[in-house]
Amino acid sequence: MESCIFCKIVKGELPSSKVYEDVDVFAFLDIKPVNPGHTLVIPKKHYVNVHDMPDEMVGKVAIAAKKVADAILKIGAKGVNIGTNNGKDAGQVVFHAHTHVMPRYGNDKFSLWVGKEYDGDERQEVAEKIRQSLNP
Ligand code: DGP
Repeated sequence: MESCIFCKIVKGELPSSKVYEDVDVFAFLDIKPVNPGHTLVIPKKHYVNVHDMPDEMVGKVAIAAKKVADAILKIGAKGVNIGTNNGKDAGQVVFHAHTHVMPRYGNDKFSLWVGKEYDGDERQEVAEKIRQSLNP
């Protein structure tokens, strides 16, 4: 897509710190890292987010993300978070699908989400809704 910054990075029209590339996937360092080495793994082709991607491409990006995560562990990270933000309300800012691979250390002060409690039968109800949505 013409105006997409990640498409421009893939094409070399914008600079990036590339760490991995194959036929379908490109990976480069995030400019605002949670910790040094925080990498974005993206499909070369433009998709908005995971919901827009064919399953095969989701698999290719996931496999590349694991490769990058393995490499990050080898150079000293103690753990790795792998995640995607899908949609504005989920914190997606760049609308070219990307998976974050984030090196973690015990004392890095990066906090994840805080879990809520379910009210009453809500847990069963929402599980049933998701099951029905998966198998209408
Ligand atoms: P998200 O909230 O999941 O859409 O994360 C977008 C990430 O992209 C954010 O962590 C910062 C990163 N980012 C934004 N613009 C650029 C850029 O031009 N170059 C690089 N390397 N990263 C970028």
